[in-house]
Order: sequence, then structure tokens, then C-alpha cells
Amino acid sequence: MSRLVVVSNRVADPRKAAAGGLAVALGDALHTTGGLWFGWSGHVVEGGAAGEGELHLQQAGGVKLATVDLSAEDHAGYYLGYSNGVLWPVFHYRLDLARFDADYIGAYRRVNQLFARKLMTLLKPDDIIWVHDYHLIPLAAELRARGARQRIGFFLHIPLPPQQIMTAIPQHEWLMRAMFAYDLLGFQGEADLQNFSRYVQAEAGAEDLGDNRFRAFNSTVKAGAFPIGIDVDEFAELTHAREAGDMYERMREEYSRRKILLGVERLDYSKGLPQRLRTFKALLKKYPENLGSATLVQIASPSREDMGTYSDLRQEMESLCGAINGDFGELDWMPVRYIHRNVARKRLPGLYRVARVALVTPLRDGMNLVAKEFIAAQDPADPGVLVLSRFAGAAERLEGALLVNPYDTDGSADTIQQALQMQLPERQARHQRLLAQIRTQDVHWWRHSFLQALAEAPVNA
Ligand code: GDG
Repeated sequence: MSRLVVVSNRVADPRKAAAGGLAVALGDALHTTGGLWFGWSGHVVEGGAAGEGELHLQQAGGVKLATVDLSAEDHAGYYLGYSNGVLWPVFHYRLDLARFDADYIGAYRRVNQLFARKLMTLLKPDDIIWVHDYHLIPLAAELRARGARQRIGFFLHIPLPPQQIMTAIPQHEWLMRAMFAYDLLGFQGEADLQNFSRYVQAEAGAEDLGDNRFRAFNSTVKAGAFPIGIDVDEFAELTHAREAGDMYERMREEYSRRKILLGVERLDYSKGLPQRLRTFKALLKKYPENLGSATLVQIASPSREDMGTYSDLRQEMESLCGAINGDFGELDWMPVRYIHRNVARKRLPGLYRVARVALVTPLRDGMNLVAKEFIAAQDPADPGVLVLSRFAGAAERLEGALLVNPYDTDGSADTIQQALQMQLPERQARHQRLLAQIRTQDVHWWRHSFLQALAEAPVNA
């Protein structure tokens, strides 16, 4: 069997309990197949030369970890700049938040070249290379330029926006050409796949060869939708472990007379947090029977804190939470419990299980694994209700969730009220459907179907 080589911005030791959807899913993939995981070490070398960085090798069980340091200049331009200041906002349909600084692209290109150079020294001829996410779009082109002939696949964890948005990126043609250096392009949902198909036909005159194969720039690329899932059994096991059990009991005791609404995410503007708080406020106003009872527990784990847009969001959240608690709170009831810290992964299932309603209401999300974790952690005999944004990739398949438009404050408040009032038989029936779905397309299915499609794709080398 060919060795699997995974390349992603960050690398996590698969033996450690990792936080974050990507780390969890990839650790799982490598654990099964064995192989090499390559990426940035997380170290920034002050005064280091641009485009240079030391390579570190480490064996983690059956998986070899190879990581490269970045100079401060490269980190600023590649990671904070182009990846998270241009591609992240634009791919989440937020042109208003993008900063098209001319210096960023040079650093983005340089780091992809650095990765390609270092990775080339580690590759074997029959490796299968799986590149992840927006940080590394040009990696295959850089590898091919250095003679790589292996099969190379790319999976985009975030959405791919429509043509009219993509084309606002000054370097979009270069990015599009780079995508054609892959043999397989994986997207989260059908909507992303359609956006890609329209975009490359309109902007590159790509020929549609049928079966989601496209020809342009003298290459043929196969594209597909591979919605990422979770390891349902592992998550169910976590749910029954001591840490989650303790969390569940503690919360149940503390909130015995309340109904918990739960939100869990990185503090990111794509997740629709201020909109959610305004909706919660509307719920309290419109349905006063929730006063003294409904409690929103919002975990917003710190993310990209060295970026201005993120610190603005933090301030906005603090002020919204303070205002709601000030306006509606009682001496013995606080409507919002806002926690801007990371919660240990082992405790999360206990929180999910104690919640009556999960609010997963991003303005735009590639997939959203929190929605799936919430489903996996429920007690089938007395499950909570999932309120899900129609703009999350997860909404394409999670039939059984209550879908909302997070921009529609009033409409969303009505739907949350419906969730709070939902009777047991309906909750059980919906949960059954949701559980069946996340079991069918779990993380093993995701990995297997992507790698199978990559093995069958025509090679561009
Ligand atoms: C990207 C895409 C796509 C959150 N807070 C804490 C914590 N988490 C964990 C959750 C979940 C993961 O982080 C978040 O995954 P999501 O999928 O919800 O969102 P992103 O981080 O934006 O991930 C997304 C994903 O990639 C995979 O392809 O679904 O659309 O944006 O696992 O549980 N974990 C811990 N403490 C927290 O406070 N331990």
C-alpha cells in the first residue's frame, strides 16, 4: 500500500488529544494508514531569513511528523496576511473584511515554495500526497515544478465562494491555475463544487469533461464533494468517559431549573456570534416565558488573537453579553454565560449532552463539526434539538435539524422557541435521522472516499 503523506498548515501529534476539527480528522486518517504529516512547526523565528526555516523530524507512533519553522516576516505575510487576511474572509464571502496588501502574496508564495523544497527531500516515488486547506493552494504546482510525479489531492475545509466573489482576489487567476496542478480537488459540499465548476468554466474557459472532470491549462482535474464527518463511536465513547460525565452532572445540578442553549466555537466572525446574541435577546423579549429559565452557555475559544478583526469581535461580544445580562438578568439568573477560553475536549460531550438546544448558526461555514459532535453526544432517549444555519455546509445533509437564516433575528428566535417547546417524540425522531446521517458519512467514510477518488483520478504529473 502506498504511504500517505498529509500536508497541512499545522501538524498535531495524533497521540495527543488535539483540539480542532482538522487535527482530529487527520490524526485519525494517519493513525489508520500510517505515514508522514508535514507542516509548519508553529515556531516563528525572529530575525530568521524569509523563505528559510529549519526542518524538524519526529516519530509519533506509526506516524512521522516533519515540521518547518517560519521567519517572522513569512509568518506575518503568509499566515496572518494572505491566508487569514485575504483567503479566509473572501472564501467566507466577506470581501468587506479582506485586506489585499500587496506584500502578502510574496510571502504566501515563498512559504509554499519552502514547503515544497523541504517536502521533496522526504518523498518516495509511490507516495500519495494529500494537501489540506487554503494555506497551501499552490503547493502542488510548486511540487510539480520540482519534478514531483506522485498523485496529489487537495481538500478545501472552508467554502469556495461564487465566481463574482472569487474574482475580487487580485491573484485569483494564479490560484485557479494552481488548482489544476492537483489530480483531485475535494470540497465540503455540492454548493462549493458548483461554485468551482461555474468559476473555472467562466474564468478559465475550462472544458467540462463530465463526471466533474475539468480541463484547462493543459491539465485535467477531477473535483468532488466529500463532506467531512466525525468519528461517531469515538465521540460516543468520550461521552461516557469520566470527564464528560462529571461535566454533565455538574451542569445538570447547577442548571436544574433552567434550559440550556449551547454554542461552541472558535471566536471567529464566520460563526455568527453577535447575530446569535441578538437573536437570543429577541427570544427573551418575544417569548418572556423564557425569562429566568433559558440560559445561553456560549463557549468561544480564543483564535487568531493577533489579528485586528478578531479583537474587534471580542469586544463586540463582551459588550453584547454584558448588555443582555444587564438588561434581563436577575440576582439568581444570568441569561448568558460567556466563556472566552478553551474547554478541554474530554469535557465537551458532557456540555453537549446537557444542552436542550444547540445553536450552530454560522454566517458561512465549510461544514461545521460542532453540529455533528452535538448529535453524537445526545442521549437517544431524551435528545436535545439542533438549530443549524442554512449557510453551514452541514445543512446540505443534516435533515432533521431546524434550519435558520442567522441574519433573520426574529425568524431565528421563533425557530429557537420551537426547539425549546419540541415534544419528546419529535425530538427522538429527528435525532434518529441525524444520527443515521452522521454515521453514514463519518470521518472514516470521508477519508476513504477521498483517497479512493484520488487513487482513481487521472494523474497530471
Ligand atoms: C474548519 C472549517 C470544517 C471548539 N471550541 C473548542 C473546541 N472546539 C472544537 C470543536 C470541533 C472543532 O473545534 C471546530 O470544528 P468546526 O468544524 O466547527 O470549525 P473550524 O474550526 O472553523 O474548522 C469547518 C472544519 O474545518 C473541518 O473540515 O467543518 O467548516 O471552518 O471539533 O469541538 N475544542 C475544545 N475546546 C473548545 O473550547 N477542546
